[in-house]
Amino acid sequence: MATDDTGISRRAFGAGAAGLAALGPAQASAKPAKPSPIPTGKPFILTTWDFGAGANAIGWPMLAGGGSALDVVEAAINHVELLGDYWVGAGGVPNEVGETTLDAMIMWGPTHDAGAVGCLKRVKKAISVARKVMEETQHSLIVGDDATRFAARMGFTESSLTSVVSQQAWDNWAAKGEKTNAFDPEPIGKDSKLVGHDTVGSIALDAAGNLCVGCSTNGREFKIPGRVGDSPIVGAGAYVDQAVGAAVATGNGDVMMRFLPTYHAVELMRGGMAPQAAAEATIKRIADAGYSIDGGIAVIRRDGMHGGAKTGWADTPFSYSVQTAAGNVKVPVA
Ligand code: SD4
Repeated sequence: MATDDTGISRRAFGAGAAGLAALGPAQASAKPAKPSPIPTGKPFILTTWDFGAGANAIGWPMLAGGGSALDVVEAAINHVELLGDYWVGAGGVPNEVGETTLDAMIMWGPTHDAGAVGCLKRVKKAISVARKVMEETQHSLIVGDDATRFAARMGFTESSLTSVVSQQAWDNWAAKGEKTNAFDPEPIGKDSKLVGHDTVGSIALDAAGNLCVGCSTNGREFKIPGRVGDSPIVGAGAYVDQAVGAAVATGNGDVMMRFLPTYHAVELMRGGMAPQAAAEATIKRIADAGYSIDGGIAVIRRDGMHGGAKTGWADTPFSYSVQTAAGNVKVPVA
C-alpha cells in the first residue's frame, strides 16, 4: 500500500475522506481536522550560533554524498567540540571546583532512539559517547564518572578537559571568593541574565529522508558539581520527530528544561503551525510564565522551512545557519 512520508497510508486516508463526505456536513465537521502531511524535503543541515557555518561545511559534503544524517550530526558537532570554544567541548566553562564537564545528546528520527551523557568527565567527544549510549545500550542517559567509565568501555581515551583558558577563568573567579550564583533565589519574576551562551545544536535531513538531531555543551559557568543541564534531556535540549521536523535549544537550561521547548515546538509544527511561529510561541511560553532569561530555539521542518526565536540576549546575536544544495545561509534571530 502506498504511504506518504508521514507513513500514513494514502488509501486509508482517501477512504476516510470518502467516508466523511457520506456522513454529511454536520457529522463530518465533528471529526478533528487532519493536518496535511509535510513533504519529505531535500537534504539540509542546520547548526546554531556562529560556528554553524563551519559545522555545516563539515556535514554538507557528507549529506551531498548520500551520508546518513546520524554521521553528519555527529561529525558536525565533533568539529565544534574540538574547536576550543569556551561554551562547548573541552577547555571551557569550569564548574565550581574548576572542572569542565560535558552534556550531550543525539536523537535519531526514524526510531525515536536517543542517547545522552550528562556531566561527562575527561572525554572530549561527548556527542560520540552519546551515540554509543544510543547504539550500544538500551539506556538513554548515562552520567558523571560512570559515563566516563562507559566511554572507556567503548574505547574512548580519557584526557583532561581543562585548558589554560578554563583554568584562568576559574582562577579569576575563585580569587573573588564568591560562591556560585546557582545558590541564588530562583529566577522566576526576576532578571536572570547568566553570562554565557553557545551550546551547539545540529539537525540534518539526509537523502534517504531520515532526520537526526544532536547537541553538546559544557553548560553553565561555575555550576554546582554534578549539575546536568537541558542539553541531554530529550525534548529539552533537542527533539526530532521523523514525520515533522526537529528543534534545538540553547540558553539558561536550568529554566528552559522546565518547558520542554524543543518537544513543544515540534508538536506545534505537527499541528500545522509554521516553523517561525512555532519557535516564537515556544519562547513566549517561557516568558509568559514570568521568566526573564537568555534563551533561544531553532526549528526546522522536514521540508526545509525553518525559524528561530529568542528571549533576552539583547546584546548577544543568536543565529543559526542552514546549508542546502543552494549554499549556506546564516539566519540572525531577532
Ligand atoms: C545549559 N543550555 O547547560 C545549556 C547552556 C547553553 O547557551 O545553551 N548556553 O544550560
